Amino acid sequence: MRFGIRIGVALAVLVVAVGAVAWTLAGAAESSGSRGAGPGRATVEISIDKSRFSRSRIVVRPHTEVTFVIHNHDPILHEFIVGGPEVHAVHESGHEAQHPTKPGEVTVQPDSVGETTYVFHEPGTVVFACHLPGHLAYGMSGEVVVEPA
Ligand SMILES: [Cu+2]
Repeated sequence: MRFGIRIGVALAVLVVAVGAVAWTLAGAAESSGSRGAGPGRATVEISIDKSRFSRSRIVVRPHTEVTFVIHNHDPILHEFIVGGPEVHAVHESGHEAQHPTKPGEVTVQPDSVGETTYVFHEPGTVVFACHLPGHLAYGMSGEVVVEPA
């Protein structure tokens, strides 16, 4: 009988342990993308809370068209700009307050959702950021890693 109880306890511990490992793996896949999304089409959801992007690293495969859905939970304006260094240079020093239509550029109103689509072709790292005054310096940036298939 006591042996039976011990088996039961051991099984319960095992179930919890396996559950924790599964949960950890799911979290890892979500946050670091050990297997990147794509190729083809993918959707990436990003939240903004207190001027922080919920994700700082996204992994995709080459030739992936990513629709970024940006949920701005702040009472202030933010933007999501993804692209090469020249794109960020323009925005960090630039005067465009709104980015309604260009691929990879969207302004997200307070407490609103915005989306933009960008195609990643070559392996490498592509930066995303918010370039409203002071936001990049505060930490509103991250990277999309395009991993070779
Ligand atoms: Cu911002």
